[in-house]
Amino acid sequence: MSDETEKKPLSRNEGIKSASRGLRGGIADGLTDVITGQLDEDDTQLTKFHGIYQQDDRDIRAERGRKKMEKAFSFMARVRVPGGQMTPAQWLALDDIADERANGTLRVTTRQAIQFHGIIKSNLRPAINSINKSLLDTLAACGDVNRNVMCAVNPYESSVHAAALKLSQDISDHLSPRTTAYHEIWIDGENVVDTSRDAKEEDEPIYGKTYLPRKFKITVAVPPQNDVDVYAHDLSFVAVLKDGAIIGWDVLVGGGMGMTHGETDTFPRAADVLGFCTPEQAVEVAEKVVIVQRDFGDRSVRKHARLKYTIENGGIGWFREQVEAHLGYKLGPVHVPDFKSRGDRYGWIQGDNGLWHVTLFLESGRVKDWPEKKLQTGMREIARMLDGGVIILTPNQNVTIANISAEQKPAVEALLAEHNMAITADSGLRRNSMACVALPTCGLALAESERYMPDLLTALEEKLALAGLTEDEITIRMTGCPNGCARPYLAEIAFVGRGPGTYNLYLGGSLEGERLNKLYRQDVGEEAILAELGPLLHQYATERNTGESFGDFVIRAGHIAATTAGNNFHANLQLA
Ligand code: SRM
Ligand code: SF4
Repeated sequence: MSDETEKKPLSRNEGIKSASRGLRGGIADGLTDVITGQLDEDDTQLTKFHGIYQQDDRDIRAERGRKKMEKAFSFMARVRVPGGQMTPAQWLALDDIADERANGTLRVTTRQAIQFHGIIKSNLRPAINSINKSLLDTLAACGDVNRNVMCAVNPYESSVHAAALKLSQDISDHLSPRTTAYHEIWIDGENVVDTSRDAKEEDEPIYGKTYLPRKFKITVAVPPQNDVDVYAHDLSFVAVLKDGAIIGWDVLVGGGMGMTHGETDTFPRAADVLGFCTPEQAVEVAEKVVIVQRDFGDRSVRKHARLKYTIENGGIGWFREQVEAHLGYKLGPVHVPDFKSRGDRYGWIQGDNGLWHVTLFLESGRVKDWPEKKLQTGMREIARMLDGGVIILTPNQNVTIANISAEQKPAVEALLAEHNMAITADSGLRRNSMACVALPTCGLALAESERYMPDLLTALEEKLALAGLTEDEITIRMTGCPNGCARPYLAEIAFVGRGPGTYNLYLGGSLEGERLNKLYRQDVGEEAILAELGPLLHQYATERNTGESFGDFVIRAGHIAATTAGNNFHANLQLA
């Protein structure tokens, strides 16, 4: 590993972090400034560590600009929910906050968290305060730290799931920032906020004063289910099972999705295999991986600062040596994970603990009362009625209501029917779809995603019906820009926004999420998308081998060049 990065000037964010007095900056003062709806620019970098993004309503940005008005600023707050698990009481608390302090909707994210949009500045502190009262928080849901730790959703295998969930929660606790700035600013209230320049700074034993070079993402998976998409993240733990129990974890490192159009030194990357660890070693392994990235990640160029680039530069062998040197022992040989699917298991299932679980389809994770189905009201009434039980946000932007007793099951069924809350979607394609938020809130969106994907799916469902593929499982994902928030580069079909109404079309990911896809067509709008995919779906229906997935078929049929092995990120940068 060269010391090249040490010689380059540090990025601006490094200065903001080190001068922030433990992530305090001037946030507390900025919140009391009633002249403007925004915060100081440097402070908007720091609020990310508190799970808060400053945004503006892009639907009315141009109009307000013409009228010389300030942008319609508001804030997005992301609630950290390790493993996606919350109690019905917590759901109800968040539901209230959505109505009282945000835009009246809840958004289940691709990392099993909840986002609120449209919180105006004066509502921010009360909103975060209420989240805290529900025993949840937004700390480290964004920023250059470990983010929400994801965990496989399989409550019907209760003991294995419990062990996986415990690991995700233990890692989340262990890697949480120690700063008390969060409590000072958002919880304790302005009277006790110490904004003086010599205010106390806490030690951050794992992160240090400047935290990580960039965001860091961890998942915990239980094969055969790859619902957390292990190849997309900085660090993943994959359960190794023997006789129905977890005997250890395969550790994967260096996955990531983000790239920038036209910048060939940025690319999506599928994770590498690091080694095997025992259950007792897992939290320590997570810490040491984070520490190596803390010390070797690029702190000069933020677009090059993720772990995937550290590993790409140094090589996985070098990276393993660094981690093992910190651990003081060697990791064991890995067992190749055998994944069979990534989708959620919709509908009712009885767990091995005798309790019932139901997984509901949410279109792009948005919980609100749609004209045809009253998702928000229905979820609220179910949460109110449940005695016990748990609500699990899935990595596919859906929700599982788990641990329902046999006595309460009929009442839940009745509420689902009353509010027309479809358990599943109209096609296998829609069941396996994800779309990122994009417009109008995301400042980086180049094209629509969440608001457009349902209509595109409806158009594609006509093609599926013609080809007799309505029930076939095919993964499809859309993002409004190349940052990859819906993990598009691991889908069989993906659309990545280029500009209003135009997308790059990617094909050839694997159904189980073990292979990156490749660019198939550039800058296509809906007409061209349907013209491309209609014949391909028809050909797939008539020429596929038994059990062959769409992603595998487009490669075998020669539409997409075959990947040799492992990462195929360079192929992403040119047409197949
Ligand atoms: Fe993301 C930035 C939304 C999962 C890669 N992401 C953003 C921001 C905050 C835009 C910004 O920086 O101003 C988006 C806010 C939109 C809005 O209005 O809400 C945003 N990301 C989301 C969510 C809500 C998408 C969704 O529809 O669910 C997901 C929230 C996850 C969570 O709960 O923590 C979300 N983002 C992801 C994922 C998928 C994942 O983590 O499993 C990725 C790809 C994996 C990865 O990190 O490599 C992802 N988001 C990015 C990137 C590119 C990072 C990179 O390495 O280049 C950005 C841009 C950045 O960080 O500069 C970004
Ligand atoms: Fe925004 Fe791009 Fe992420 Fe979509 S992929 S939410 S457009 S940053």
